[in-house]
Amino acid sequence: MGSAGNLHLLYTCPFCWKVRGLLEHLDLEHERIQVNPMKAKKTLPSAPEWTKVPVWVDSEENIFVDSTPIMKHIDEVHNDGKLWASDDEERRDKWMEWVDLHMSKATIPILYGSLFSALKTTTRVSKLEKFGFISKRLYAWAGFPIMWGIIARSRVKKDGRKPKQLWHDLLDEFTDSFNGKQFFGGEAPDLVDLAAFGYVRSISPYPQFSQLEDHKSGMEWYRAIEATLKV
Ligand SMILES: N[C@@H](CCC(=O)N[C@@H](CS)C(=O)NCC(=O)O)C(=O)O
Repeated sequence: MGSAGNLHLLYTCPFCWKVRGLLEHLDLEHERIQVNPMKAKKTLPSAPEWTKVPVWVDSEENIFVDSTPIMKHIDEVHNDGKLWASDDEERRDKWMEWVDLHMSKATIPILYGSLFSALKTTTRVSKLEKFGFISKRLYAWAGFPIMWGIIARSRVKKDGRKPKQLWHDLLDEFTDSFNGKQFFGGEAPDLVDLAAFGYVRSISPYPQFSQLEDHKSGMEWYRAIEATLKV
């Protein structure tokens, strides 16, 4: 079997981790194209209409954007839509929306919510992303006060909870929705599980991940999905 397509991504982007997890779960051969964060707006195949990552380009050069629609498309074309199929579509749609709304907003507070964690994160991001020589250094040192001072602080303040508490509450709420099963999807993960897994996994390259590892049922679920991936 040939390559299913190309995934244009930023290594540290949580939305990209969602699609990566699905590709690995389905064991689909694909290319990963890591874009330069400073040049993404110009170099993405979807530009100038869509300048965000991830962007998926299939083997026939068709372009797909936006992580959840990309996941649904890949599942439909390569997996007969089995991960999105559900006998309770209302529950599925409600929770997919919940995951995209709440988990997406919780990654910045935990990674950049204190000055020290912001410094650790930007240093790590500058190593993981494909920056140019100058922008790598600039981002590592100028990025953290911006991420912490402007973006993360207002989000943490608005929510009122410590970032770790926020994640523990989200994982409680999400795993409670399983109705005693191992996954949201029941006996096996579905697309909602894989979307949530992507957000959680996007924190895994950072030391702050240990704050999530304290969450027992959340980690049991996370490790069980991880075990399904063909990396
Ligand atoms: N709804 C989009 C959000 C994607 C997104 O915001 N990606 C960020 C990187 S984590 C980005 O490319 N931002 C650049 C921009 O907003 O111009 C998705 O789920 O794919």
